[in-house]
Amino acid sequence: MLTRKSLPARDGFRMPAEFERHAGCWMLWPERPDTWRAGAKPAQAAFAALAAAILESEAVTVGVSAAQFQNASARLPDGVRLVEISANDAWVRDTGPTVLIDARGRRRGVDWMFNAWGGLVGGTYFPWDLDDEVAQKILHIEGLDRYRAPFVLEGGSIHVDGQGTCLTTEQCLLNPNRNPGLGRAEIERLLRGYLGVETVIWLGRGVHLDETDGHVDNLACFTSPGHVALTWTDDVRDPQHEISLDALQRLRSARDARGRALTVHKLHQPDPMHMSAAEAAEVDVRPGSQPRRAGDRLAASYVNFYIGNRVVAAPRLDSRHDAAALRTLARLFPTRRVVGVDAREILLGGGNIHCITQQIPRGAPGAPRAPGATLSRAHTRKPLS
Ligand code: KQY
Repeated sequence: MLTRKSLPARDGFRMPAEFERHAGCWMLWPERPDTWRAGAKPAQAAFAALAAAILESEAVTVGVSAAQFQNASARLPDGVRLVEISANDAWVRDTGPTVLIDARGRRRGVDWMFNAWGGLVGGTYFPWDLDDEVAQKILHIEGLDRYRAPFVLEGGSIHVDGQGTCLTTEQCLLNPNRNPGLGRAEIERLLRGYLGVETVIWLGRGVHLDETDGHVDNLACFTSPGHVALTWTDDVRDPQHEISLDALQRLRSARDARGRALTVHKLHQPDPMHMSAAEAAEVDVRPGSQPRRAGDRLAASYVNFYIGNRVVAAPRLDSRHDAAALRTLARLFPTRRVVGVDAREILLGGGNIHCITQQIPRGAPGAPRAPGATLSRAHTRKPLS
């Protein structure tokens, strides 16, 4: 694996949309007891169910600590590739690489700097040193060259349409706890350089009380070029209403990189969800980690789904709203099967399905490796093709 010193866009690479073809999907096994209640056992069951759903249509690799290897091996479905890897937690959307593709079907990955969603100013745990190495390790295992980006960014804070447009939020990307000193124009320049996009569409705030400082992947995402799903509530007294209305107005007045107006599809949010006293009591207390309290409102949204090759894995959150959300997704993804996965246990940890998955785009068969690249010694497994 080479570390490239140039810029992906200059080298002809772009980030494909999530709805383009994947070689597979990465997840990380949950274990830390100050994030996941009851020693992470309920979360592990949810992760295993999600892995099974995604495995229907693409390869799944799960990174796991040495201490949890045998447990994960017993609980995950047959067919999952297990790889021992160290991490501080299980949010591979944010700690994993963003894999790019060029016109010849070659792939390289971006390894973003990571500071646990805000570092010592609002971040959710300390330390995060192992998380910051996850992308590099995945790229080694996949045999893909790497660009180390010189700025902090999480994968959940961007969505692309694969045709030159990036969707993001001001609340996260312009937050001084990520890249103090970098303004909007500088961030846009970096997004163009590292994602190969031309147009950045800025939404304002993310989902109410989202502890990532408003990741776009909980608020809105492209479902196909020119089409965006947006979390929504009709309840004008809910703080989410104003946030989603602002996003709707911005999306309706935006043009994508190809000059198209966007069609917005509303996904009505679940009724407000809260952490129960019993659930909060089962989360370890640790100085420096995000405290969990009974009654905390959870940042619940149906937009936080994963688009696999032939399935969409979507969160089940609230029996009053699940069916409508899954029906809308079935309409938006007519060539895929929408699979509902119980997601409350993931939500209690502070994220959702999209946050714990990371797609590896499929390269062209036989696409040449980058010139001069050498396999690293860490590359001991067959890469996803
Ligand atoms: O939603 C995400 N992308 C990650 C949430 C992380 C929460 C950490 N406590």
